Amino acid sequence: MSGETKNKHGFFSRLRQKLSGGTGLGLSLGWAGRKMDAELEEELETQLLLADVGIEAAETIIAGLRKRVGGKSITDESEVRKALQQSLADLLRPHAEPLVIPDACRPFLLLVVGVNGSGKTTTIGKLARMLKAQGLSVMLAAGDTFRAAAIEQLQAWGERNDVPVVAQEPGADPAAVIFDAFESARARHIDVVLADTAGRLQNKSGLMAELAKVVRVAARLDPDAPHETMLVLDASLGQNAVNQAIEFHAAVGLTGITMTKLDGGGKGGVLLSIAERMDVPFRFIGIGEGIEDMGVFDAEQFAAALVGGAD
Ligand SMILES: Nc1nc2c(ncn2[C@@H]2O[C@H](COP(=O)(O)OP(=O)(O)O)[C@@H](O)[C@H]2O)c(=O)[nH]1
Ligand SMILES: [Mg+2]
Repeated sequence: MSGETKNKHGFFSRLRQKLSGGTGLGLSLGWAGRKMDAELEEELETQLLLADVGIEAAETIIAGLRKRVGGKSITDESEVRKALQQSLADLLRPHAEPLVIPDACRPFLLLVVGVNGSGKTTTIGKLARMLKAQGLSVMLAAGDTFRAAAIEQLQAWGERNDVPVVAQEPGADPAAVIFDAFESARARHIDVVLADTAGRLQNKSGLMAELAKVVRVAARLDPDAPHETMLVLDASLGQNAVNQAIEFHAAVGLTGITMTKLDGGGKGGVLLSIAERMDVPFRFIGIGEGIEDMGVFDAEQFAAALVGGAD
């Protein structure tokens, strides 16, 4: 087994374990001996809603299941689980587009946005490690200038990963910090700039205006920058996470979403809801606070973890 394949399996088994202790969406329908009929569909829908899947995605998933096993008498529960897993994977697959950093975009500016506490700074720390392991040079930009502690937290991740951090004083203009970082990265031939931003301002329109300014200013250095505007979302927030995703997308135009805290007691159904409602790919998923607790989103693996049970 190649190193990469091995890591992929290692991450997947940890994801499975951490996603509500191996039960994923937590479906318990006592399938065996029943018929895949309207009554069973309704029970399934209720359980999907309780797992934060949302009504639209629940209906899509059930339609997929109906197509595969509708009307059948179920003797073997694993057969239905497999059909369900396929329906989930069908919904997720179009959203499984890994982050690509083309050679032509140098420096590649990756702007990380999201509300306070969602895991932005931690995700940057984990991502810096991953990118370095791929042989890319990385710089961090401390665009969350709201509190000194936020800048220090990013600097700590910089030290840990042995990558430079561009920062200014607390209260500085985030757009200016990110502009500086980008210029400096270009001068030093750095491949990727990971730019942190604040998630808390006095009001929501202030935050969105600040982010929009960062995007505008970045485009002055490179019309294609930011090359990625990635939302970091706390998966344990359930349907609130869906609303956040819709709001950020409307304000700054997301090109990717990373879900964090899939180890946080939620059931992971919120990804299905977002997949149904938005046309933005999932990049990474976080399953803990540690530097290695993040992996590339994989639709088949995630669907399997959601369904739970044995292979
Ligand atoms: N359990 C868990 N905690 C996480 C994950 N990602 C981040 N955190 C924690 O969430 C808290 C907020 O993270 P932080 O990166 O500071 O969020 P930010 O305000 O968006 O920058 C910290 O205590 C992190 O360690 C994750 O995937 N799982
Ligand atoms: Mg932060």
